[in-house]
Amino acid sequence: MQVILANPRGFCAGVERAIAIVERALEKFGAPIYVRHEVVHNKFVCDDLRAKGAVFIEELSEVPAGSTVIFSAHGVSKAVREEADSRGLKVFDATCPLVTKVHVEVGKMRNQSREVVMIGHKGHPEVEGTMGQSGDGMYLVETAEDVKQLKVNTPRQLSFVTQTTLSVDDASVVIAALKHHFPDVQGPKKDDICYATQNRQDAVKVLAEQCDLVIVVGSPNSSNSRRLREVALTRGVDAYLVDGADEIDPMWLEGKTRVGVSAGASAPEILVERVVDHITQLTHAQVKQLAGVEEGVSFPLPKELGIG
Ligand code: 0O3
Ligand code: SF4
Repeated sequence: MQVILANPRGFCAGVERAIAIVERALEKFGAPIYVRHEVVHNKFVCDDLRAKGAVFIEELSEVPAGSTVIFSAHGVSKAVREEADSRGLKVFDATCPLVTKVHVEVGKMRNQSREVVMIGHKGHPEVEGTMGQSGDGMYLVETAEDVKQLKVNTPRQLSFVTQTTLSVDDASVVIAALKHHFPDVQGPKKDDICYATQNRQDAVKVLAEQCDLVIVVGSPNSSNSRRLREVALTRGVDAYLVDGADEIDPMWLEGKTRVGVSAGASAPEILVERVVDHITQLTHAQVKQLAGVEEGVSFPLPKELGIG
């Protein structure tokens, strides 16, 4: 039996930065620090921050006057930003710069009176934040079928943006449908799927070719982690998403000889290590790492929380 690790896997630059913002704010201002929504969609990370004094809330009305609040990595709507302003809350913004880039793009398009179609998953906080960059002129689609049903006011003046963590392959189908139904639609060169999402999906494609089981470490509400499991499933390989080693059912390993392991962008490496240790204890498997692209991406902290 072999355990094969995908590369790259786990934390992306946006998640590293978001967690560091909460930790630095706790160090600098002391507990409690309020965080609007799970700063990243990972149970272990949020439990750890909660133990250090972070208080996760969904609505700003839950934040007492005069407190400090951090916006999660997924970003917020203009309305949420305005509410924080009007309540005089001290805000640190942990929105990933690659999500902010999409927000800026939406703003530019609306200023040019273009309507904007967003491709994303309904109800996801990133979608709520990006859709909420404009009070009107925005449409949300999830599938090519949604595109078929879509009616817009300005088909000649139409743009699209995407959620950053979509399945690259599914998104390309929806974009093709958009271009078919709205030939004048303009968008980014390809989509707004970020480097980390792209690289982790590519790595699971390579992994799935060599494995008969893939285990993805990530929480059930982590969109990018769920997409990684789907990538393996689409390639006909059994695949599971687990929050940690204790969720592994030994039955999954029966009759398998090569188990692939990856992790979503919000899942810490310590959980991957524990999963690998657990499998090797059960099976005496050998562990190997696949080669992968070096990412070398990092984003600076807000000035007030940076070093020095
Ligand atoms: O967007 P997703 O549910 O995948 O969020 P996670 O799991 O917190 O991962 C970080 C990604 C993100 C903040 C948006 O791109
Ligand atoms: Fe940013 Fe991409 Fe990470 Fe999301 S997955 S936080 S867009 S780097």
